Amino acid sequence: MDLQVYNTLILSDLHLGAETSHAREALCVLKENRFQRLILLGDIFADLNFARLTKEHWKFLGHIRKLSNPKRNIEIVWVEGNHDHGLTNIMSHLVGVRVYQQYEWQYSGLRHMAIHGHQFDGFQVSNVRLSKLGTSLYLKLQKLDFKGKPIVRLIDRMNTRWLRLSPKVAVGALVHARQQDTDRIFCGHTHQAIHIENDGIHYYNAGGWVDSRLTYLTVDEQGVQIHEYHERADDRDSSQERGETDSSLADVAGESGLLEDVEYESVGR
Ligand SMILES: [Mn+2]
Repeated sequence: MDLQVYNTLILSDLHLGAETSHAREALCVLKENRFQRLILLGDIFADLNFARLTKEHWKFLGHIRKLSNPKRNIEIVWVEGNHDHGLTNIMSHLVGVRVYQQYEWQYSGLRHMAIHGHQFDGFQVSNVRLSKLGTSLYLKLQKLDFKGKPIVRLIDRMNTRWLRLSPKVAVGALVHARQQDTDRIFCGHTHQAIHIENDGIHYYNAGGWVDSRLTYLTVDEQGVQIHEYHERADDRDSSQERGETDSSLADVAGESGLLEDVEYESVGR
């Protein structure tokens, strides 16, 4: 049990209601960590069809409701994503938390901002006034994300939309942070956990809970950390949920949030 109290714990893209949602594992993270603020950074629901929620999904929501009890003294922030858009009323009744489009806070003398990130996935580098920053950073990110990885060999077979999604959101968020005079900007949406620093501004993506890599972020005096969730032996009898066959493709696909077109469409971002 980690007794450290984080200033903030951030998780995004749980997609409750989707078969691939790792709600049970996400609940373990909330139980195994202590924090003063929890940010649910969007797409916590896959859609607003509650009939698809399983017992594990309801348990996660029940725990959020418990944490929102004022006696716990934990601030719970729900930032809307594109999948859980329109939740303001439902959420305040169901689990007793406030919903934001964009949430800002000060910590350690730095300005922090949490925004889901779908706002940036239509980001056009050519439309940015700061085109010098935008273009060079965009090219840099594309190399950074894919350089030296076997993934380039798969490009032709894959939907090209996702290929640009992660760098697009990163660049859009960094430009937004600069315009809003923010030091650290936190997003989800891409399902790819990453940290990028540009000119003193830090962009963090919390990743997601529907692929094989399950990630969350923490903020404390030491800074921001990207954590990958690994099941502890006592959390489950067997931690082997996935086969080992075809591991290279599976690893690459998992790491990048890479899915076949059909699955991409159904899971969404
Ligand atoms: Mn999203």
